[in-house]
Amino acid sequence: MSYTENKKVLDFVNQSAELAQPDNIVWIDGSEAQLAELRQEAVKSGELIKLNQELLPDCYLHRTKVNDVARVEDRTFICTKNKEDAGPINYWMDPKQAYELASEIARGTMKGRTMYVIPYSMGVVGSDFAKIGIEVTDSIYVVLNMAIMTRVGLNCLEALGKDGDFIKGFHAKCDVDAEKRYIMHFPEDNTIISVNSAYGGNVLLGKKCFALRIASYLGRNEGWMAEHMLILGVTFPNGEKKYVAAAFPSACGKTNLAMLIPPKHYLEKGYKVECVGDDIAWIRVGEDGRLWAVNPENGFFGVAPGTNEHSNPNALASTQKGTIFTNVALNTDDMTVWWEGLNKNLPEHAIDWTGKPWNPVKFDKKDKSTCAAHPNSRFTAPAQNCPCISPEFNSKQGVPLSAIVFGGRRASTTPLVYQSKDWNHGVFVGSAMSSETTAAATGAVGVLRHDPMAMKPFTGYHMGDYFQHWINMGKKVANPPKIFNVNWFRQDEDGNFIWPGFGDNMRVLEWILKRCDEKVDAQDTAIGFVPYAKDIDISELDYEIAPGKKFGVEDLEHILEIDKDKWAAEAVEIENYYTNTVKSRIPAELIDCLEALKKNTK
Ligand code: OXD
Ligand code: MN
Repeated sequence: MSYTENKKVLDFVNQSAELAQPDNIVWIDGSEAQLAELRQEAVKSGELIKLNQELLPDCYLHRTKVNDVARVEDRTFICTKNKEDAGPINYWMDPKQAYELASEIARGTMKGRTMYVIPYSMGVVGSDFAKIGIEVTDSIYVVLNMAIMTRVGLNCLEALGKDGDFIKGFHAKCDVDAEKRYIMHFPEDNTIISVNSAYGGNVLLGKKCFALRIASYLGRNEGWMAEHMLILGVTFPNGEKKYVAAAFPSACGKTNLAMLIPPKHYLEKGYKVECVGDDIAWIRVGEDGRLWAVNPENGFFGVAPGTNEHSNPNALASTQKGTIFTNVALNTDDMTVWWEGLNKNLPEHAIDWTGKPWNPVKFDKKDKSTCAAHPNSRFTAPAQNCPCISPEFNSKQGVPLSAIVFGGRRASTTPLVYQSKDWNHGVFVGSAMSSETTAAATGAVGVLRHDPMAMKPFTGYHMGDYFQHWINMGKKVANPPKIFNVNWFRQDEDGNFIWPGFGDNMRVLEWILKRCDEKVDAQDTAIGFVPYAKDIDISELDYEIAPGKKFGVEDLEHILEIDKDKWAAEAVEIENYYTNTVKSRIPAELIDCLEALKKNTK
């Protein structure tokens, strides 16, 4: 049975089937009945484990293969006709060679299996902001995750009509062979191919592949932006609302910031924070001369370890129904889930993320090999579960941005917060971002690397052109958001975090929003506008940096200091990055900012 007359859709599905040769083709209609059947089938085959339905209704656990637990940046390719268009940071493959290689790997790979056709929308179906994708896959896990993370259903085919265009996504699990794993993007053909993986970031093709890599390319051509950003709204005691978008690299706290609960005295005054999105923002120029952002996703694919009642109660609450957990531990006493940092009640009887019995006695939190959950274990939770989801979550036009915030994990050098001098300088600050690596991608953890705008792994074209696009966007808006940089991760000499983070980041957000309204002064420094310590509210802050070492105003002063020598070295580092890594197409406006930083730090 065919659900559409759109020939391009039918051709794509037929060609995919001819190649992969599935026994059956099933169109996903988005109905609860069909999804329920698929869940049942997955439980029967062992692909999903049904959790305690009283404590965690409609929740399931999935384990990936041990070789398939994170995004694989070195196997992720941008396949443009000209190598130069993918730029020097992306891995590139010639499109013809890539299609041939993918066909060779995928040929006949769905024999004896079912191919599911998922029509989905990134953004509210039918809105001006939304874009439609069709993903074919042989994985029920992918279908069920896509049904949480995106808006799936036949209404997406209706929105496409007879000849609408869409993003093609082909996914085949194959043998989950790490040596033959490829995540390929063809931005010139609106196509994505993913083979030999079943890990979310590599296979939920609406997310990183479409909503960032392909969309960033489309955005450059069409005059909008696809960014690795959370979006949050702050309501002030007088009822006024302001929106902030913030870019941090993977596993650096976007979900936590997006859902933060302000300290008690802010709540008592009437402040409220609401979450519009935790990972991706599509940003356009509004008719009113401001930038407007939507979250194209429909759920959260969050990092489980470290999520708890204190760090992010809203995220935890979001996972209590209709959630798929991946690579967390199973508590076999009550069929619930557990991960490091959830609570101090180590389960007595548990199965670890690899499927083996876990020994709580041997657990040493510093030794990852003794962990029950993988450090990049995840929850896929419906956004509507989130207690602080914004009423604007489903808004068709999105929300107007007052501020854009960049940030990374930096043990030293970068202060708690500073503001750029203007839009172009803000673009420079974003382009110069670096952060310590995390478990969200394969490779070493804790290594400082450049990650411009948190988009290093997600920009579908040349990084220099991407910087230029940012500069150009600034020229299109009469009232651009103000741009800031934050660093929640400053450490003392013993490696303890100096700033409390989490809900207390509200104190920094307040300063940021006051700056947007020019309600507070700042120090004009070599790197930008830095707060006076007196202007960051640290009242009722009860935080111990280490046992017996209480956070005080001198610690705040310390993490607001600008060390000129360190910044002189940072300027050299940025210059090296521009010259040796991005290499070409760096906008003149950014070179000017770099020269100014060098001069200011002499
Ligand atoms: C993510 C990531 O999953 O950035 O959001 O890796
Ligand atoms: Mn992300």
